[in-house]
Amino acid sequence: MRFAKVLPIALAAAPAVVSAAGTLGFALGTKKPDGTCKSQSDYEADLDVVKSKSSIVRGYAASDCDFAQNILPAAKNKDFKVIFGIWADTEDSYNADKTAITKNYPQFKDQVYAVTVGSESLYRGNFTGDQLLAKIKDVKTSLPDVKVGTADSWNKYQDGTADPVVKGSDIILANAFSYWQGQDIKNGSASFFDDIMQALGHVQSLNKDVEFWVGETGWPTGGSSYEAANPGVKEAQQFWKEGICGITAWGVNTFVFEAFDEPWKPLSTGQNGQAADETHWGVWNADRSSKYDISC
Ligand SMILES: *[C@@H]1O[C@H](CO)[C@@H](O)[C@H](O)[C@H]1NC(C)=O
Ligand SMILES: CC(=O)N[C@H]1CO[C@H](CO)[C@@H](O)[C@@H]1O
Repeated sequence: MRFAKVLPIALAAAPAVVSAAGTLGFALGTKKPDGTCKSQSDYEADLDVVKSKSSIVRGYAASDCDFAQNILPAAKNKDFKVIFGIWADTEDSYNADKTAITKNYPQFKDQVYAVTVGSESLYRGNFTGDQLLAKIKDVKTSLPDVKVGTADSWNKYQDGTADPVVKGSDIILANAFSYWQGQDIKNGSASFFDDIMQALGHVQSLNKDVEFWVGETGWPTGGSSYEAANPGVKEAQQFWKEGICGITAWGVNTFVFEAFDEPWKPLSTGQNGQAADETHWGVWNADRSSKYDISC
């Protein structure tokens, strides 16, 4: 087995994972390579590529570039489901994203899989668990038939910060990036498995019914190194085979960050506070051509 090396570490911490293979999904941006907003037909072209591996995508702020409005008809035509995000940090973004979803939901009920309120907002220290839970409950009141929860860094589930949220949510997404933790690719999948098993173990101890997904993981094919983590096509492919194929084979649902390169993007910040390039995280190039073998 390709990931035999990582099994002993992961097994040691492994909680009871379901036996069926996990579902694979992809994070999708709202902008074209030149930084302008995608239209319905751009999303249709995106989904035509993604459908070779998956039938679910997740986005971030639902009102950004009219994301909900533009992707939902595309998702319906291509038989995809979507998880929408609500950027909760400001009242304005919270209200705009919530409205974008509630307004479009009635015509596209079958396409809306879930809603996440906040994206790494606990990690940034923007809310306490109880404050975030209050917002999740508010969204649930508006969308009683939709699964509602949050997406945050794996360690905020493991360390108890998210406990109130875990207890009160339908769905939990945990992000884990060995690259942003400065790990050599040799330890990339072991570190990833360890992070996710710690988060999942704690989540399941609090709420056995909550649906769990890896919210974001992946490896960049270009850009700068981050401590011992080096980007590259070879490295990204290794992380795909060991980390992503490995964890879905274990039955954990996983969103890969991200479907397509986003050359317009500004720098992003990792665990040590240092910023680095975030434009080469696509499993596919910005022009939707393939980068490496993504069979499992
Ligand atoms: C490799 O990952 C494991 C699991 O997270 C961790 O305990 C260990 O410290 C990592 N090794 C290095 C060299 O960072
Ligand atoms: C307490 C805290 O960190 N608040 C931040 C929440 O998010 C907004 C927008 O990103 C920031 O401006 C606040 O500083």
